[in-house]
Amino acid sequence: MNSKKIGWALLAVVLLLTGCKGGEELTEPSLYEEDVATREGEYIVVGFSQVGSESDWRIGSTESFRSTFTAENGYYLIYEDAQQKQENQLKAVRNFILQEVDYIIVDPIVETGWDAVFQEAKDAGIPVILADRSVEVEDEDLYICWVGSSFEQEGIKAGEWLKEYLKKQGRDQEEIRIVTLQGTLGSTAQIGRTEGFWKVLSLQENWVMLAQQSGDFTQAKGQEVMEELLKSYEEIDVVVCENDNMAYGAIEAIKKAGKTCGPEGEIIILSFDAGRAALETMLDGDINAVFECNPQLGPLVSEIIMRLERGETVEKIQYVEEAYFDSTMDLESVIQERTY
Ligand code: GZL
Ligand code: ZN
Repeated sequence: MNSKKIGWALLAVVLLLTGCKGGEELTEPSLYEEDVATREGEYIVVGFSQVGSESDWRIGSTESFRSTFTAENGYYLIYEDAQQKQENQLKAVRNFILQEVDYIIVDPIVETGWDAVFQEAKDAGIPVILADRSVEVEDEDLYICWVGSSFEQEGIKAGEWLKEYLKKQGRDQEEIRIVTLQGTLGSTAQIGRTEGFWKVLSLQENWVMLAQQSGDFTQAKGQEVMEELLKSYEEIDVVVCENDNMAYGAIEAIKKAGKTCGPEGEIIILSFDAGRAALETMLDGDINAVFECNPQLGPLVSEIIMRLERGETVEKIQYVEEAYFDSTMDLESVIQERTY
């Protein structure tokens, strides 16, 4: 056998041993791959009710679930996009119950209105896992656990950052006029970010919240609301945008009104999510700081399912780690690593 052939034979042996098919990077079989393989080819059927596709963050979230709950990982995923309507989510959950899925995952668009349908899932013996946003229900046993962000912490981080920033600028005595573009009213992200920011604002006598209005986490609505606010208030010093996409809309509106924003501009822009596009917008000089919201929840939820499959108990609340970025940091390297 000539040396070329020996080379191919060796490569084939290596690939066989590592269980990788041609073209995939060499990875260790992870926890859930091993566990799931023991179910003799049977799949774990998972129904996932997703909010919609309203923002870059949401696209990243969907990608995280789709790339985790795959056949090769031992799952059969039924994915439902609710187009930002709760009634579609309630229908989807009832549909999953009818199909007798093994697990129901819900990213609930708003916190209320889930008691009845989660009771139906419980009566059908199907565990419900919450990801990203959470719910207000009478009986917390209606869901196994929630994994996501501490939205209140995100809001507090934003307030603390603004306080430091204004101090460095010698503006800690000046009246600071703030508006907030809120996310979908009643969603956990909106409630937490608004409450967290207010915890800091309420301690600053010189800060004034002129207005808070929902832009529903979308760019179009964010621009529309910001245009109105610019007409209503002659001078705005800070815009708190409860997600990146509303920030892009706000920046459009500010520029159309002939004003400037960002570190060199007259209006400070704060945003939440910290997707790649927001970091690039910050590099362009239009955003002052972004507060990360980690959409990579798929693997965490899969690990929870593996634990439940092994009869283990899981923590009721599991927070993901998050950071923040501002224009004084080296954003190039951060942008490279962004997965959304
Ligand atoms: C937050 C998530 C929010 C994002 C928005 O975890 O629920 O919903 O911040 C998305 O971009 O629309
Ligand atoms: Zn978050």
